[in-house]
Amino acid sequence: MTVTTSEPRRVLVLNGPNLNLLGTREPGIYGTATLADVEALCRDRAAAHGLAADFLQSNHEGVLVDAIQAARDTASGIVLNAGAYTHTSVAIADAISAVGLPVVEVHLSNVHAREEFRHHSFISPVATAIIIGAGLNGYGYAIDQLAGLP
Ligand code: CA2
Repeated sequence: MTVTTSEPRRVLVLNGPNLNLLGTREPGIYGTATLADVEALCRDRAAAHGLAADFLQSNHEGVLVDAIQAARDTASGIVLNAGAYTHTSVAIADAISAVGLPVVEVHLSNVHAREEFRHHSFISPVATAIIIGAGLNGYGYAIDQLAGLP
């Protein structure tokens, strides 16, 4: 008899600067859920699809770039809320292009209903899908989307 086991496919959920403050300020824009709530939702939704989730938040651009590069060896896709780096970071966009993994870009708020400088994203042209303004649910939809990809 041969018994084989397989590791679950993994998704990386990556959050950028200041998202560690979720639930502590600006509830009118970002809601009352905390980053721990986002993590719990992501882990539950991933598990429902038979996936495992890795979860990281950083306030540092280079840490986010390193995490995207490392995901090439560990993950089948990335859920990315790059926070304000969305609007500034060529380095994060280049890392996404370099690893070639599907990336679902998520924003809690509807950035198009906010200041002009939030209307441009360096991530969107290299993202597989974009979910904007759905609040916490957006992370769940992003994992659903990744789960449906081959
Ligand atoms: O809507 C989103 O998810 C954003 O990515 C959030 C970023 C913002 O710079 C983007 O334009 C849109 C900011 C995250 C800051 O989160 C906070 C949460 C609570 C209190 C203060 C900041």
